[in-house]
Amino acid sequence: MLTSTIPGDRMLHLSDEVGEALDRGSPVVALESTIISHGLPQPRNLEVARELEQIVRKEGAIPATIAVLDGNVHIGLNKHQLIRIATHNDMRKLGFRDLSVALATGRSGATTVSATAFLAARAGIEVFATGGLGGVHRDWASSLDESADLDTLSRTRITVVCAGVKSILDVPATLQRLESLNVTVVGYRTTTFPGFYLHSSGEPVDWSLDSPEEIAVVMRARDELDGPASALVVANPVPEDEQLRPDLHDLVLADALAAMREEGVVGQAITPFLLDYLVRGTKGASLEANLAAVRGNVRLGAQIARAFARPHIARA
Ligand code: PSU
Ligand code: MN
Repeated sequence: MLTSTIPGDRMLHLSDEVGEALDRGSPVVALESTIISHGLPQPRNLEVARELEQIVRKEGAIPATIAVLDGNVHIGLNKHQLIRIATHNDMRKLGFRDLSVALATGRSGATTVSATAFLAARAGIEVFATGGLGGVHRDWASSLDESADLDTLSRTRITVVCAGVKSILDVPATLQRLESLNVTVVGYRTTTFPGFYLHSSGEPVDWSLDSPEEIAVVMRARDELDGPASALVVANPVPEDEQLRPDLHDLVLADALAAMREEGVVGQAITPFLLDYLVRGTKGASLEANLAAVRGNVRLGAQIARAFARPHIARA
């Protein structure tokens, strides 16, 4: 697949398919690559990367998986590029702040929610689907660890479909930060905030919407309002019958947090460490719940992108 850049924009390499869809105003869904490279075990991660793209297509939208390869931003990956993300162990984890250095030094890496949201919006993509957002970590008072996802979402015009924030985090504190940062949060067919691996975190959400069309109407209202750019978070719970058993979740997570402290895991490595610990500690059950959540989010993301799309209006 050849790649083209937005005219006059040498930074973004759009696949032909994504470039054409954006030109036509057809629905496109951005997908992040960190979940593939750092969030899921090999070799399942490659199957999942392909499956997520298939789900988007089945719903009538075009998938745009985003990554940085050899110092170039790619929006829409071909099959070789997808394999590279899933199998090369030298992929870095790139948040927004890492992008300029990666581009300047010709490095390759997977993009987190913060980098993906920025790049998707930059390319004119309206909807982005992922697993669970990053947020405030449980030991925030001593570590000050808050994912840069939140800051980027507070200043990026994009709709993000997720299963809430990862339950390894301090969920109430993260919801408070989202409120302080003025990030719009709506529950999808739920009045409680989802708990990533769990159907519910037990925390309330202020708004609940029931269809992709209603979400598209909110996106249009946001655009007419024309306030400062910020994200619309659509929190879509994993179905109750596919969630991780809450008692098992709590038990293994407590072990994972203790192991993290013992092993002195810090910075960017924390989230992948905890996710991996949960997969092993639950004998794969957390992986199945994570995947069920991501699949649901990607499907809903495609439906929202379709409801919002205005085909045949070419990009200016
Ligand atoms: N959702 C998942 N699995 C993941 C992630 C999200 O289901 O691995 C990734 C996203 O890329 C998110 C990142 O941006 O974890 C958060 O990392 P940190 O806490 O270091 O900001
Ligand atoms: Mn962090």
